[in-house]
Amino acid sequence: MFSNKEAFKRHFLQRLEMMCGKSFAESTKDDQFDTLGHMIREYVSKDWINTNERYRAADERQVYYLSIEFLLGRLLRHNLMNLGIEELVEEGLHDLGIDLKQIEDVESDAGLGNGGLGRLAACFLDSLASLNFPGHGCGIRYKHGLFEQKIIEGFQVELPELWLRHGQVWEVRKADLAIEVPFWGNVKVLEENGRLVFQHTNAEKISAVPYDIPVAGFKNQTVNTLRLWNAEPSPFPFHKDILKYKRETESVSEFLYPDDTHDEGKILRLKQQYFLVCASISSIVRGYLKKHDSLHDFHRHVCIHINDTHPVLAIPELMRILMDVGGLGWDEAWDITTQTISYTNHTTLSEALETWPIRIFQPLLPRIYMIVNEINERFCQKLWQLFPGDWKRIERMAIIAHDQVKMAHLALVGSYSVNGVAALHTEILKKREMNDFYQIFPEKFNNKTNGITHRRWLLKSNPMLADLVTEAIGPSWIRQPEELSRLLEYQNDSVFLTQLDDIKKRNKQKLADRIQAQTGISIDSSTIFDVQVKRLHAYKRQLLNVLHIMHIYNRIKEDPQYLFYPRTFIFGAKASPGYYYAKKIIKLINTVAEKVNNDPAVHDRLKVIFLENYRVSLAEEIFPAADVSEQISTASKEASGTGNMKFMMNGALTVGTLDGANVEIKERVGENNIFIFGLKADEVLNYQGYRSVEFFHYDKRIRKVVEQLTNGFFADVDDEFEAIYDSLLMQNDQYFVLRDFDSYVNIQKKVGQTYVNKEKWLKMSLMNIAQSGYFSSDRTIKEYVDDIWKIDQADYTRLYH
Ligand code: 26V
Repeated sequence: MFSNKEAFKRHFLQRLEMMCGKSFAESTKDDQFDTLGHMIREYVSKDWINTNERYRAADERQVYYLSIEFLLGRLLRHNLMNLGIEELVEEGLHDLGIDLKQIEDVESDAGLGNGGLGRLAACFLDSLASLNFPGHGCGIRYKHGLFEQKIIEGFQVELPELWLRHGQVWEVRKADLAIEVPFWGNVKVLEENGRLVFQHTNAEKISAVPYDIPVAGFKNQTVNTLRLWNAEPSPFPFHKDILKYKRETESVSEFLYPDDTHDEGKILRLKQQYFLVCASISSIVRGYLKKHDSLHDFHRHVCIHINDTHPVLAIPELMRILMDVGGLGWDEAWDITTQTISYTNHTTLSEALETWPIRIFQPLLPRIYMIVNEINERFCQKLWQLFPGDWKRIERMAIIAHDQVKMAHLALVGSYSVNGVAALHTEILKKREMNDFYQIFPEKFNNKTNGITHRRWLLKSNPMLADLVTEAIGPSWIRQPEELSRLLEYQNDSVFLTQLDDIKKRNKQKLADRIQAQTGISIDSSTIFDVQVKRLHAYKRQLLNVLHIMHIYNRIKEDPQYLFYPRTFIFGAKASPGYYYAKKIIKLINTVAEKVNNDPAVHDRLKVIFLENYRVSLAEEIFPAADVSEQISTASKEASGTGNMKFMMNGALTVGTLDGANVEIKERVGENNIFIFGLKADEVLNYQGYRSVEFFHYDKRIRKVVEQLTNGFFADVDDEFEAIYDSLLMQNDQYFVLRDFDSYVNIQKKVGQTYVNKEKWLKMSLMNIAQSGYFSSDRTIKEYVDDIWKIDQADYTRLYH
């Protein structure tokens, strides 16, 4: 049906009538999207089946990437592109009078993630399949992804997200492969033939039903699987109140949790974690036992990677299956488990590290708790042998201590590989946060600097730039992204630089049109587009950006002749619903925007835009249109960042601290092609005697903007921004906003001065694009494969060289 344009058109019209029971003339955009989606899903089936058969026949080592989040975004154009049928379909639809772009807009984002961690998982799936590796995702099919954000009178309002409203065209439900997941109940210990046998009785069982989504590699006929589990009532429920049981069961996969400060009461969150782990591991083991008659060699054929600690119960769950189902003894089960599981850490912020109170953990997961307890006992004994008498250390390192289960400690003890997500982050883990563990398991620690799929973030989302690159250096960069460095040959080519400039202008105009349509605010595409898009967190310091805008506003007001290159500051950010402070920052951005955008005194020189409901599909429009990328976290706090890489790949210049992957971006582009400012990580970590009030008193620019938070300057409720004011002065500015203010103002001045020299700016921009190949997730995935998973590369080398 996709062999040529005419065949496609014929099939499309036939399918549309059959599926929708309408003539083409009567059909809506939704009907057309559904029809096309189903056709593509069916088209991919053959390669999907073949890929699975190939993996089964070769008995290749498989990787399973367990993640509580997969932030996929939309899949229509991505699939068309990877299947190599984009042009044919676009032209075929065009002949029928349909614009593919409009059909694309029908699709809801699959927003099953909060931010970087979930998007990384999605980029990894694309790279695994595109490099022809046998790697699959396991996640949860949340009924509601991350909330939809509306801004009403400057405040964030959350609405439930409804990505499944129109059904999902990409998924295949496989009810016959459902797994029963047990919760609550008791564990009976019996003795059978001289062995202890554990029986989980009176459990409440929830049925996990897999929905499989095909993950097509880039034009290589490999189709891997993303398996998302849906919670449903067990087919044979034994329950007094059946309706209550149904409701409680379905609630397990109803909502994605926002990355909020940890709330002890979130029993449902722990339920989700075990639900994911139990269903995934049972299905992996079931598949394995089809080809093998025992579990002794399991670790030679299976790698299970846990994306942060959310799926860390994979460790005790695998132990349980190996022992209670497979009949293995503890020592052998432990050897196999610790050679199967690998773990990535994504944050050093202590408030984000997961712990669970025993009083919640033990009753919900009685058998798993017993195993975790045993792992802890044995680990503490080992520590006692290594550090006799060092109680303090043992207390610090124990997996269970002070009535809490520490998930990161379980991950560190039960996996063979622990990696950070950027060089600096891994060093901080080794030297500080996880130093106790590094001392006893140095061989486990390694770095894997994050990456992004250049196929979505350049080839798909910025087609004009992608075409220019291909015209210049040929298409090899699509499979070998490091080839982008050949663009450096064009550094002194004024025709090329002009083309680059022209593309940026056109992308900026497209974004300006969208902003106009959405907000009614008209912005000038010849101004500098200065963008900060990411989750709202205090450590990411959106506040520093706003205080700078307030300062610029004050400067222009004081001195209308003040030399300032016109700028449009663009924000996009969701705050966790329960994160009071973050929501206040959103209100502040909108309040400043309202004032600035309506003041004729700064007209045409300063605009502030808050784009509501930041998500993958919106991000794809923003990155190509950005001139400046704001990566201004307090040094040492941002594990890596991946937005920074997306901006760079689209030719934006970074204003950033030496934090996360910014450090490596700087190493690659050179210090003259990036705007670095602020305290460095070791300065932050070793800072002695910071007193934010001193900066408030001695710097009148700071005093002015901070006072404006509460002195009625914004003509809002007087105490609206009190919490922000207090965080800066009363709570001694935990994230060094005032400390870095001067340095930030100076670097921003330099940005404006540099932009005036268009040719210089374009050369810097080109350098960023040219050096971005390293930050492709293809490179990251090859490193995971070579150093951690050690999966067979034979196939992909044959295809790619
Ligand atoms: C969660 C929380 C919850 C409580 C409030 C503070 C806080 C701060 C951060 C988080 C997120 C933790 C996990 C996470 O999403 N990490 C992100 O992972 C990305 C992919 O590796 C990485 O690029 C980001 O730097 C990192 O923040």
